[in-house]
Amino acid sequence: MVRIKLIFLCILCLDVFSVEKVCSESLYAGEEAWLHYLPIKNDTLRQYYISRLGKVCLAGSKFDETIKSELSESLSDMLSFSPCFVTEKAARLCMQIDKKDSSLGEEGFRMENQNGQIRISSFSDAGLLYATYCLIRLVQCHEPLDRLKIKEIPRIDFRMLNHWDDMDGNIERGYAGNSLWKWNELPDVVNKRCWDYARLNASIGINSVVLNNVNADPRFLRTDYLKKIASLADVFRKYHIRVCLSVNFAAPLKPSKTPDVMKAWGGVGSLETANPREPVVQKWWEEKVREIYRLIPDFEGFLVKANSEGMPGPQDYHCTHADGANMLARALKPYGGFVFWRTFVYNPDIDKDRMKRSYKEFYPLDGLFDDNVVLQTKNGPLDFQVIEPPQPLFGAMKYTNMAAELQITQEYTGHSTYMVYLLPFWKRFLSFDTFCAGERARIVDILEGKVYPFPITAIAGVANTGDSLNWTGHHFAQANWFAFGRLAWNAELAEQQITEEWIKSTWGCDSTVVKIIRQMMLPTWKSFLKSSSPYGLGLTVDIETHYRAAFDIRVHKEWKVDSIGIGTDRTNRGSDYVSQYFEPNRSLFNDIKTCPEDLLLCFHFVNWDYKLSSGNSLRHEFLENLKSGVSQADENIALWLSLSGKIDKIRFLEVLYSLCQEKQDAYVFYSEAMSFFREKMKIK
Ligand code: GCW
Repeated sequence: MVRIKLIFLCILCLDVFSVEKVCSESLYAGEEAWLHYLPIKNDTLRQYYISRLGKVCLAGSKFDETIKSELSESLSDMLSFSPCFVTEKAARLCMQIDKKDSSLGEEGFRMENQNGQIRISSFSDAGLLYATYCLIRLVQCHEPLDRLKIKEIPRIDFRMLNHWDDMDGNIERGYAGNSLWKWNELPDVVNKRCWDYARLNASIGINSVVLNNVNADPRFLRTDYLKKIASLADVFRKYHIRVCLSVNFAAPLKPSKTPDVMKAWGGVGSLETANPREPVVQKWWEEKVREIYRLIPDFEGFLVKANSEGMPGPQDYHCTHADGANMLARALKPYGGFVFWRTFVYNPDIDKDRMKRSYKEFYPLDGLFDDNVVLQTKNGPLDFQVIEPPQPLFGAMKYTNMAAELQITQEYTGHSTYMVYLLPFWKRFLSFDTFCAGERARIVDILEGKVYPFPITAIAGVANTGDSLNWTGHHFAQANWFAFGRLAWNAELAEQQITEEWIKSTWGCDSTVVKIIRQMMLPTWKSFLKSSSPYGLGLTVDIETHYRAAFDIRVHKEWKVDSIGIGTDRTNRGSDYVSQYFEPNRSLFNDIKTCPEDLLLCFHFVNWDYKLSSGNSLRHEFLENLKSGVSQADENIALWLSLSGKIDKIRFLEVLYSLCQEKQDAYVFYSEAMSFFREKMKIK
C-alpha cells in the first residue's frame, strides 16, 4: 500500500506532459542494481572509451556469447555506441586464452594496455568472463584505461550464496518479497529475473548458489523438482555459476517415519531408517546422487543443517557429524561433488553457555572428515548478531576444510528497513588474528588455505535477495550483496574501494552523490550496534521477528542486568568461553582492561560505575549510546534530502521512505531500551 502511495506521489512529481521526461530513467526503480549503465554525458570521456573499446576481438571461449552481450549492452547504454567484433589485428580490445599461463588458475585474468591495445588474457574461459565485468566496472566508475596492469586471481574457490527459500515461495528471514525461483513455472519457463540474478552474481565473482533453505524440505530431491533445478542450472552455467542443494538428512525416510519438524513437508524416501551406517541408506543416497548428476552434470553438492534447531541428523542414530557428512561425501565423490556441513548447533546438554557449544561438538572431530567435506561455520559463536567475537573454531580446526558463513540478509540488523552497511563488520571478522599458528593467522588467511593446507576453500553468504523489484527490499541493502561478493573474490580489497565501486555503479559518478552516500553508509553498522547491542551485550530482540526490542525475555537467559551492572561473565571466573581462543586472545578477552570495548559485555559482567576508555562511566555512555540509532536515521535523512534532484525520483522517494520508517522504529526501540535500562539502574 505504502509502495503504491509512493509510486503515485512520484508520478505526480513527474512532468507527465513532457514525453521526453517520462523516460526509463524517471521510472527507474533499482532493478538493474549495480549493473546500471548510466549514459556518460561528458563527450570527451565518451569518445575516449569508444576509441579504446569500440573494436573487440573475442577469444573463442565458451563464454563468448555472454561476454558479447554484456559488452554490447553495457557499452551501448553508457556510450551510445555498439562495439563491433573484429579480428585480433583490427581490435582495440583483445581477449585470449593463454594455456601457458597456468598461474592464473581456473578463474584469474590479466588485463593490460599494450601499446594502445587492451589485452585480456586468462588460462581458462571463466577468467575472461570475470575480466569483462571488471572492465565494465572500470567504465562505470569512469576510470582511465591507458595504464592498465591488472592481475586478479580469486583466492577462495567457492564463493557461495545460500538462499533460505522454501518450496512455497516464502523466504526464511527474507525481507525482499518472495523467492526468485518460481517453481510452478519451472522447468518450462526460467524468468528473466533469474538471468539477471546470474549476471549480477557473476559480475561480483559469486560462482555457486544454494537454492533452498537449510531447513530443507525433502521434496526438493524429487525427480520433478530436480528437473526444475536443472533448468536453473542451465542458465546459471552460462555465467560460471554452479548449483548446490540443501538436503534433509532424513530424506530417505518414509513419511510416516519422519520427525515432527518435517510433518508439514512431504517425503521422498521409503526407508525405515536414515542411519548413515546402514548400507541401504548409503545406497539410497548414491542412487539419488546418480540421478542428480544425470540431470546436472556440474552439480556442486549438498549443504546440510543437521541436529540443529530440530532438524534431523546422524546423532539421531548415535552417529557423529563426521559419520553423517562422510556418508554423503562418499556418494558425491565419484562425480566431484562436495558436502558443506554446517556447524550451527547449540544443544543445551553440551554446555550451559551457548557460545561454547558448537566448538565443543566439532573440535573433537577435527581430522575425521573426508576431503570433500567443508565445515560451514557462522562468523560468530551465537547467531549472526550485530556484533560477536569470531567463532573460535576458526584456527582450532587444523585438518578440516573450513568455510565462513556470513549473513547478508539483515535478520538481526534491521531487516530491509534499516540502512546497515555490513562491510566494516565483515572486514573486521576476516582480519581477526586467531594466533593459531603464531603471528598473522587471520581468519582470511585460514579461509584462503594459507595457514593449513585445506584442499577446498569456501565462503558463503546468506542471501538478501527476493522478487522485489530492487532485489533486496531496501535499495542500500544491494550494497551488502555487492560487498559480500567483492570480499569473497578478494578479502584484501579496501573498504573504500568496494564502497565507491558500488556507489558509482549504482548511483552514478557525481562527486557529491558519491561523497554523501559514502558518508551515509559507513557509520551505519556502528551506530546500529551501539543502540541495539551495546558493548556486545547480545540478543536484545524478540524471538519471532528478531527486530522488535524484547529485553525482558532475554535478561537472565542471555545476559544479566541489575542495579550493580550488566553483561555475561565468560572469563575464566565465569563460563570460561575465553579458553576456546588461542593466546594472546584468551588473555585479551579475559581481562576487562584489554577486552575490546565493543565486546565488553559479551565477556564480562561490568559494574555500571566502571570507567570506559573515554573516562565516562559505563552507565553514562550506555544510555547515551542508545540514542545512536535515532540520530543516525536523522543524519541520514538530512544527507539524503541534500541529494534531492540528483537522484532519480522513485529511488529517491523509496529511500526517503525507508529512512523515515527507520527513524520511527529506531525511536520505538530507543524508548523501550531507555525505560528498561533506567529501571534496572534504578534511575528515577
Ligand atoms: O538465526 C537462525 C534463524 C533461523 C535459521 C537458523 C540457521 C534457517 O533464526 O531462521 O534457520 O539461524 O542458520 O539455521
